[in-house]
Amino acid sequence: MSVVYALATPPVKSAICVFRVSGEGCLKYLNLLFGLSGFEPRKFYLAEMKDEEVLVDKVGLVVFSGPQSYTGEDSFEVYAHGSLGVMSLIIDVFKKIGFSEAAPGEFTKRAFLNDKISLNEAESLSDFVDSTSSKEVFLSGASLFGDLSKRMDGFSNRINEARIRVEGEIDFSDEGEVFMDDLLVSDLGLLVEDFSSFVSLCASRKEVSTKKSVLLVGPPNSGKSSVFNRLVGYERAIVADQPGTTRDLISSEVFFRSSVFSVFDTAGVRETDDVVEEKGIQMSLAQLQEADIVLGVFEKHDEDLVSKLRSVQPGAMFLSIQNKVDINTADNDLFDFCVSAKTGAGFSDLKKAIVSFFNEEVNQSESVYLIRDRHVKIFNSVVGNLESALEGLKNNKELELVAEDLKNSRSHLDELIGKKFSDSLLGDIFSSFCIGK
Ligand SMILES: Nc1nc2c(ncn2[C@@H]2O[C@H](COP(=O)(O)OP(=O)(O)OP(=O)(O)O)[C@@H](O)[C@H]2O)c(=O)[nH]1
Ligand SMILES: [Mg+2]
Repeated sequence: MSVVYALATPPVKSAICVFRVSGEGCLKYLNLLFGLSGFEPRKFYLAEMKDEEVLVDKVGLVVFSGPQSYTGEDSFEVYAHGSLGVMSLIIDVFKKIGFSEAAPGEFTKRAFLNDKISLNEAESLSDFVDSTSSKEVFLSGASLFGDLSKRMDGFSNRINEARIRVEGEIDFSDEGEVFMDDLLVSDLGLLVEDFSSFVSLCASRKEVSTKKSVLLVGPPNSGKSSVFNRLVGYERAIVADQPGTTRDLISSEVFFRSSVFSVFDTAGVRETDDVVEEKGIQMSLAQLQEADIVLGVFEKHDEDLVSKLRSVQPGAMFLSIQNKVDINTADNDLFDFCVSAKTGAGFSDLKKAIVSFFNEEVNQSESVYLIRDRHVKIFNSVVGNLESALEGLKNNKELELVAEDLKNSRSHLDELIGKKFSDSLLGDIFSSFCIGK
């Protein structure tokens, strides 16, 4: 395969940037690039990277000799200074040599094609890199580093054994050999049970990865935008004395204690003749239905508005917040939290409560593995085939049909790990990767 390169770190100014290069024959360019030869694999070198005779940067260099590399091919990594200028010079050097720019996920795709990683592990790797919460890290990590692939192997072997017994019976029963006995029904029953309980340990990526959302609502001028800015940590929303300042829905992400959630600022809810403001208010109320936590921000207690807001999304957690306690007396009996967006008082407790609410939800789930829609479909088919095989055996159906069900269940597992795949499936999976992975 051709030699490809990619910047594995983001194209922004940073302490260090990392380039990856992979492909047969790439190591013969080390002399040209770094003026040295005889690099020992897997050792870290300090080297001078040159564009012809001109020094580009003093870099770190690690060489990997295939198949002992991530991709399974000869490859090397360059650790340069993270300047945008250096990055673009290095890209120029690589292009000049004739290296091609890697497509998204190309390194992992090569690793898959060179049998370094299974398809489900490649998918878990992408989920791992995309994870935004500790829960996602642990679940996708279990699929990636854990024993998901081993468990698949175990199930595949057990399916094979059952199939051999059934096919042996089909082929050799006339010759008086016994391949199948009553034990097969109980073994297969156990296999169905084990596989189903394994599936119950899997969490769908779609559900887990849906970012949790916190919505700020309340009367105009109560300080929602100021609370929003405090939560996100910078002046994202416009704050003004004038009621009705916020008209659009504004959102941003908050990273706190290894959790990420989205916060939405909304237009203050009140009766108004202003068409634009009214539209904003309707958007606030509509957004309420999507929120996981609703923070009602008030200056003064307003029972009517609290009931109205609670009634829009009864499923969401509702917390009433009294803002501006730097100028008003805090009323801890009427409000869940008393804060001052101006001084920052009370925000640490508020953020802790939000994160622990989300983490509680996480801890209630007993999931171990993070899986994708593709895996859910495959697992359902496997369970369906195994159940059908078991029913067939119990009801003395033709053994050919039982063997066919077992064969299909095994073949679905092969699709999961990538023993069978189509080009379009690979295209779908790897195109969602980032460049350089
Ligand atoms: N003293 C004090 N003033 C605050 C505090 N929070 C907000 N304010 C002031 O209250 C006014 C309204 O603040 P915003 O954050 O714009 O209020 P809002 O609820 O987003 O207003 P709308 O978007 O119009 O609904 C501004 O003058 C803020 O400076 C606070 O904690 N203490
Ligand atoms: Mg506002």
